[in-house]
Amino acid sequence: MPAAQPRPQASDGLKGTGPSSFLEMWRQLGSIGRHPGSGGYRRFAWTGADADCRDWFREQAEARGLVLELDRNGNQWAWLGDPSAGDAVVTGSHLDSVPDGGAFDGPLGVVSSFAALDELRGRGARFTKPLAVVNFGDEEGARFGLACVGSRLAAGHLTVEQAHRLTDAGGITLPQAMEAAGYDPDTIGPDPERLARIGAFVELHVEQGRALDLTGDPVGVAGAIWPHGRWRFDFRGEANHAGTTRLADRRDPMLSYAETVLAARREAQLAGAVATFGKISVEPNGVNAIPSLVRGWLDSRAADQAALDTVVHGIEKAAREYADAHGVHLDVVRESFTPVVEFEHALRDEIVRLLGKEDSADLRVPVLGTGAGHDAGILSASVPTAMLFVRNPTGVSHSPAEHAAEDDCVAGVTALADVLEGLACK
Ligand code: HGY
Ligand code: MN
Ligand code: MN
Repeated sequence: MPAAQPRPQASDGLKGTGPSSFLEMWRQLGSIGRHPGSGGYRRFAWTGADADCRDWFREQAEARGLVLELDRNGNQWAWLGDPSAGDAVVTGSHLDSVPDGGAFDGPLGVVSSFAALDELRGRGARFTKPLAVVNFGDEEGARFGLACVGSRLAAGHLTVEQAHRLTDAGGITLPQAMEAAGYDPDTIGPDPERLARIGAFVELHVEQGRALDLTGDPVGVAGAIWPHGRWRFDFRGEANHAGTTRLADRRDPMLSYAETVLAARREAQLAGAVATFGKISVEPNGVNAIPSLVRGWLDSRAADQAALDTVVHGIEKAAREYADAHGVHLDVVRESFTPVVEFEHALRDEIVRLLGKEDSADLRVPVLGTGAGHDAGILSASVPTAMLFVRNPTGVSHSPAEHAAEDDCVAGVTALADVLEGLACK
């Protein structure tokens, strides 16, 4: 059994009027792309595990009589009602993961969306607007380095040329990977007509932090997403023999890299921000060889753009000084960037009102900021978007230890059902 399984906790909504309850969906999905050694998930874009997740999504849609649509960018949409009627209420999230990611980041939103639809059907809700559950492709950017590729393409924040240039560690381009997975890469591009049909997109997501654990609430509403980005630092030195090259004769890029990692922590601390070098590649990567090239990827995030700029500029400045001191050449490339997102207040406040109704669970609903990026953030410039967060008692995410208690998953499904009912059913 995958780690962090919510155990059965009866609730009308989860008994499931649909073909499979929350727990059954969770179990089915939980076996896909999970590494037996680490217990983490390795569901990368356009791989076999991604295909299996897509098959699972299709089965859930078909089993509920929803019309499955694959858009020009490979995102999956499961429709109830006629999307051309417009003003659709859309929910869902992503199914891909970071390397050795947890079970909840992404899948909790998709499973909860199908379960919330089942709950609304169980309530006899009458839909007056089209409703869709969406699975956005390649949200984590684990394979090609850019976050939220599916939603960025749809929103026109990523050009076709830029997308076609995305390349994985093995030199496979995004078009080649899509083609190998049976998708036509020549169809990708902005999808304004599709987004124009959406009146509201509400994404439920496990919280990636401990705010709800500290407030004691099972569910919260997103207020804003910090600006954040990814920068690649290429330190080029001189390959040489680890055993015979005098220290004074070395141009060792690993030293510059190591000093830059420490500088990143210092700069982030000073600015009240975060900075992480979590990924590195070394050439030739031999124990007895001084590297010729050390590539480090920086992820940095801050509450506002000025602070983020200060941190990244400070890190780059320090890195250049270290590189110069060691006779190392440095290139810095920004690979991914998402500006600050302030979720639309009208939709946010409507959701807070809907969740505060006296006849629903007496949820006090805190409004939270987050440093985590989401498809809802990418779409927020094109579509009224909102997010619900489900409590994560440890706050741990992007790790096999990621967890949410089943009571909180139930509260999340009920809250999402309340919101969807308030937005799509009159
Ligand atoms: O990196 C993020 O914030 C998200 O998990 N893609
Ligand atoms: Mn994530
Ligand atoms: Mn996510």
